[in-house]
Amino acid sequence: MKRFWIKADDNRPKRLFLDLGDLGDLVNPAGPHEQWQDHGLGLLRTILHNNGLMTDIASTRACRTWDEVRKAVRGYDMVLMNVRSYTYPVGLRAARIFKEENPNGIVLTGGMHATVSLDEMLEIEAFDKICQGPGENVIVDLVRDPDAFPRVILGTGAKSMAEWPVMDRELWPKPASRKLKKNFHWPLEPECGWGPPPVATIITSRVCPWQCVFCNENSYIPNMGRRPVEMVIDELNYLDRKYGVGSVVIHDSMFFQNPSWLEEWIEKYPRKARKVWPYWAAGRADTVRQWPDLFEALLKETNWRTISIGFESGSDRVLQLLNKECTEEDNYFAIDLLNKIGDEMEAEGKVAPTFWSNIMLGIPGETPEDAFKSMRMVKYMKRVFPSIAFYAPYPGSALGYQLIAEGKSLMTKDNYHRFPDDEKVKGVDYQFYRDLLAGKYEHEVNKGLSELQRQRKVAFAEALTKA
Ligand code: B12
Ligand code: SF4
Repeated sequence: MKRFWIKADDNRPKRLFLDLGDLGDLVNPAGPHEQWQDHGLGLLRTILHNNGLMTDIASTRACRTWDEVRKAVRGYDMVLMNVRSYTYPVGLRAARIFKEENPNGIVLTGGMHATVSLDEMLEIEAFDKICQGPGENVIVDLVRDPDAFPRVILGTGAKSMAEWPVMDRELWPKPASRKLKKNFHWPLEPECGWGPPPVATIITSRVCPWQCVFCNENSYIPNMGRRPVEMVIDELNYLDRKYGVGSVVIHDSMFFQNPSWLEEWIEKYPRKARKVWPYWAAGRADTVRQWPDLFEALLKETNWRTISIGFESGSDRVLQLLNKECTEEDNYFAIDLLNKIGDEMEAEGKVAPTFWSNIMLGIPGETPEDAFKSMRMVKYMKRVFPSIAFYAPYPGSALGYQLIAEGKSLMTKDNYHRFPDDEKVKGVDYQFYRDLLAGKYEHEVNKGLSELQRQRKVAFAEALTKA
């Protein structure tokens, strides 16, 4: 059936891009990370608008109830959604509501979940079109004439992120309460403790080449050239002129890769950026050990202030189970190096860089001694924001697929988006982990630590993050 696109009162079809996330996260969020904006949505809307295909924006995060979502989607011919596994339940419900409200309307979906869990989405009638993979080169044709496409579309991406237009951040949803608006700095983003506001989030690379079994995103995100250093700096300068930038969050899965790109960053960022804004970005312990001088130069010359490292575990047994390709020794090398550089910088009156240390607990096969070693490793760090999560078997990852196939995953389509202390895998003793985080095993954790390290109070339970 050919759809009827022309509206009586206006010549254009009414299109809505629906931003997905938990209800209320842009009204009264539970924490800072719920407020990050979606670069996929921002990029695709920018491309559409640059091509004259206008869309309105609504967000489930800006609604408090499903009734409000119902009102927000009412009267549209088309809705577009970026569906990730953790937003799948919300996307599913929103799509059904959209269909109830607009029986002739069309639902266009894409995003990570479409790529990694196609079967699940195919079962849902409300999803009219499902685009797998990158959408930047297909979105315009798809929105212009969806009927020309089959239900499942294989998206095509740019060869390099240099081809992406500068995203128009004013196309992002706005904070939806007076209280939140005050400190949000829209269309930049709010402070979350890593650097002064307003915060500019950017993405310079899309794929991490490693293959950790709980993640391995290079198995489902096609390779793509990194955004050139100059373009990144130009965009930050533009944002600073327009809105004023306080600090930067580089949302790359793996910032500390491609030494030649990083060398150019060291050379140009301090010279060409309007200000050497402090930033948050991610690395790996083994490459810190491989390129210590590069790491040190980034910290000292480019103001890499918060270093997110996926340590994941302090035990070689578990690191091997995860195919992390990092060892306990690599982890301790990176920690000693940052401890030393931090001391030096503080002695010079500068702000010392800090770890954002990602740790996973409850990995199938992990023993209590392995978990004590992870906690011990965190206490060994002098300056750290611990970010601890119970392992979550997401589809897309090798271990996730395996546990789902074995019927051991407790994450279902109704609860993909789990809360920090939820139970995610059958057979894992979560009570043990709750006790561990509550400090019940402090004696075991402290074994081998110096008196100073033992005294370090790490609020482990508060460090538990959504995963
Ligand atoms: C930045 C980021 C975050 C940020 C911000 C998230 C946000 N609000 O956008 C933060 C730090 C908050 C975050 C948190 C989490 N994240 Co995250 N995150 C990312 C990251 C690194 C980049 C996302 C991004 O912007 N990509 C760039 C844009 C352009 O790509 P995109 O959004 O996918 O959109 C493209 C396509 O999907 C497609 N597309 C999208 N929508 C549509 C719609 C239509 C109609 C069409 C045609 C096409 C299309 O076209 C776009 C352009 O190519 C990705 C990894 C990655 N490299 O993508 C992980 C990733 C999305 N996160 C993931 C996960 C698991 C999480 C967490 C659960 C914990 C964790 N392990 O990190 C939490 C949960 C957050 C929550 N619920 O509160 C997984 C999702 C796995 C899955 N199966 O869905 C990823 C893939 C990382 C991974 N390898 O595990 N994350
Ligand atoms: S966990 Fe980190 S290092 Fe491993 S594949 Fe994912 S992004 Fe890369």
